[in-house]
Amino acid sequence: MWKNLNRSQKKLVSLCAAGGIGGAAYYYQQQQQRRSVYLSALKHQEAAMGSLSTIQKLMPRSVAFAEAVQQQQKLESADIDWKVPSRETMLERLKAGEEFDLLIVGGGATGAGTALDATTRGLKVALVERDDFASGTSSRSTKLVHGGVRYLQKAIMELDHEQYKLVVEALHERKVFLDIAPYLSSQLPIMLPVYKWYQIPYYWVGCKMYDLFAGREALESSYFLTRSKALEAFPMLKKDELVGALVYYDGQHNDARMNVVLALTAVYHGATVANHCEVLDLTKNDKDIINGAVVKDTLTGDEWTIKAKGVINATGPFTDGLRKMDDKENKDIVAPSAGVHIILPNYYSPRNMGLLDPATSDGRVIFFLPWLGNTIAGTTDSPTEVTPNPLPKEDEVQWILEEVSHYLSPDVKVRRSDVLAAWSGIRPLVRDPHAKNTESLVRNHMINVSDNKLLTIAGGKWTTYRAMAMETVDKAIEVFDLKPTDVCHTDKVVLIGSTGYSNTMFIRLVQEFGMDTEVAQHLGHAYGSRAFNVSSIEDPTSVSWPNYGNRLAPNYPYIEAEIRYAVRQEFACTAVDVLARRTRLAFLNAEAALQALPRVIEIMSEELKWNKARQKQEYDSAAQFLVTMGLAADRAGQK
Ligand SMILES: Cc1cc2nc3c(=O)[nH]c(=O)nc-3n(C[C@H](O)[C@H](O)[C@H](O)COP(=O)(O)OP(=O)(O)OC[C@H]3O[C@@H](n4cnc5c(N)ncnc54)[C@H](O)[C@@H]3O)c2cc1C
Ligand SMILES: *[C@@H]1O[C@H](CO)[C@@H](O)[C@H](O)[C@H]1NC(C)=O
Ligand SMILES: CC(=O)N[C@H]1CO[C@H](CO)[C@@H](O)[C@@H]1O
Ligand SMILES: CC(=O)N[C@H]1CO[C@H](CO)[C@@H](O)[C@@H]1O
Repeated sequence: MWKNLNRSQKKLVSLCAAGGIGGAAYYYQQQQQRRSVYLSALKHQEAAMGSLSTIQKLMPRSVAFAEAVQQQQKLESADIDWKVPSRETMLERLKAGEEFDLLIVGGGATGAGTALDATTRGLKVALVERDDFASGTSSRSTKLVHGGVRYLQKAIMELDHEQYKLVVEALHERKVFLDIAPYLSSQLPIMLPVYKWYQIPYYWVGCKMYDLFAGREALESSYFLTRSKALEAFPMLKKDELVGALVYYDGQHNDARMNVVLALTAVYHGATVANHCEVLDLTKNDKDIINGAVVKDTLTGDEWTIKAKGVINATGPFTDGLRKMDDKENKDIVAPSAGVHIILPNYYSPRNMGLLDPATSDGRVIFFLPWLGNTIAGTTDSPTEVTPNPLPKEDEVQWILEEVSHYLSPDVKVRRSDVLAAWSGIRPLVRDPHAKNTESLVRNHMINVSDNKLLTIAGGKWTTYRAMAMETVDKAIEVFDLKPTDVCHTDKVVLIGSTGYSNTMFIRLVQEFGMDTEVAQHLGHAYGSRAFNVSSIEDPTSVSWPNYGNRLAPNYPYIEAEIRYAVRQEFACTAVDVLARRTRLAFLNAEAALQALPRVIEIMSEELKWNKARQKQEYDSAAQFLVTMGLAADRAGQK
């Protein structure tokens, strides 16, 4: 076998072996060190007595974090009783004519993160979103909270320092992310199948490097699986040529709910936030400096002006539209590309483990990831036009089905009808307008200030939203000469629902409300400690027993009380807000969402006093939206 390799392959294998041994030795030493600190702590019984310094040595971040959370909890135990102000209250504040320090345009991950950062520094913040929080790219991601194994490859193989820094930053953010939103995110084991024996050391070193780069903030450590163990974990994996697999850990989250909760947490800390409010135009003072925006409530048609010392454009892939409003001559800085994901039934991701191949023949990444009970598979990467609800094209869906079938044993037939939902997200890749070719496309973010002082933040990824927000607000303070009363501390600001949450909380839900375990677990992971508030909403129209926990769709753990909660406490204004972003039914199963739609409208009509015309309008627009979620077009017309 060795003889068959060419020179560079031999070199690679030797390099990997050397690196592997070195890495293993370092890793072993680290483990020993941790072990000895731990043992000495036990010996002195300091751990039991809670000597902070010793425990801190053991798990510095966690303890520092726990301390901060304790402090935060003292300050914020009020958050459990906090009632979210209504959207009307928010609008009144926006219309009051007062000047804000910052007006943020766009309520995706970037905008909501920036609002939370700025408001926790004591700034007076307004945020407007023309559709709904996360209605853009932020609800259409792969749901990974990751350092980026792909970039790691570049960092190591090409000794690219920039890539290395990117991975290390993202790994740090990954840990913060899991800490501040423990109920919405979790660790996910991901398997990398290996088909050539000489690739094993290469993959192994890669995974260990990934763990090492994360340092003390690493999740569970990666490990090797023999061929038979790999097949045990993933029984329908194609057997021929498989030689083994590596399993590494990354984070996974519920992106749209994370986004909504970020916005709510910003409101809790004082920000004024409104969804379904679009920026139509920017206003300028006599020196041609931007000092506010004309906004329109898209639900009522109301238009007014919001004054602000500075405006931040966080409109994601739509950034160019807003920049051109500022100056028609601005060159495009966003090079959009579409990423399609499809949802398959859960039998494609058994044992709650993902599968990912970082090196397909044409360089694209293929994966199956378990998510909220189903499987996400993807993804494509093709140039596209920017539209609000992009349609996943049939050839893209077919391409994914074709690609995933290569990984499955021949007796598993992946059928088109297995596709429960499909959606397309637009990658806001940032391009330096002065660069000539697409080579310089970076997946990092970019902050720019125009001559008129419009601050634009674009690019980046979900995982690093917080770091991006911090940098954006730093820049805003400098450019707009703002006077914050505090420094950035969003790495310690836990999100609404985290205080009082524990992962055994669902047991109390079962005991108290008699709902089934699957529903209780879902509520815990979607609402954190606020699951109790959702559960205790009784349904006045329910005739069935039990009164609590009536499902919205068979086979999915969503309950009707969530609709009322979404309207009362989470700014849900339309049926799509509920189906796509407060619950995730539209993303998990477009047909099931269509089936649930009449009941959603019925309940929302009770809450919001919708008349017949509004009900019909809601049905039609939701049905149209579901077509962009993979619903067959001919299903959308019927009622
Ligand atoms: C296919 C795909 C997969 C991805 N997977 C991952 C992943 O696994 N992990 C990860 O970390 N990252 C991932 N990302 C990246 C991540 O999703 C994005 O970086 C992030 O969601 C961008 O957020 P944003 O707020 O900048 O943009 P958006 O979420 O698009 O938000 C912009 C908002 O601005 C609003 N807006 C636009 N114009 C106006 C206006 N005039 N007035 C008011 N509001 C306006 C829009 O309605 C929209 O809601 C993925 C991206 C894609 C495309
Ligand atoms: C949520 O429920 C808890 C416990 O039942 C209660 O103490 C709290 O006040 C409720 N919060 C709101 C906003 O209703
Ligand atoms: C203020 C405003 O109208 N913003 C623009 C944001 O970008 C979108 C898409 O490019 C435009 O349609 C909006 O006009
Ligand atoms: C248009 C523009 O000014 N682009 C600049 C944005 O900022 C980055 C660095 O932050 C520069 O590289 C770009 O030239």
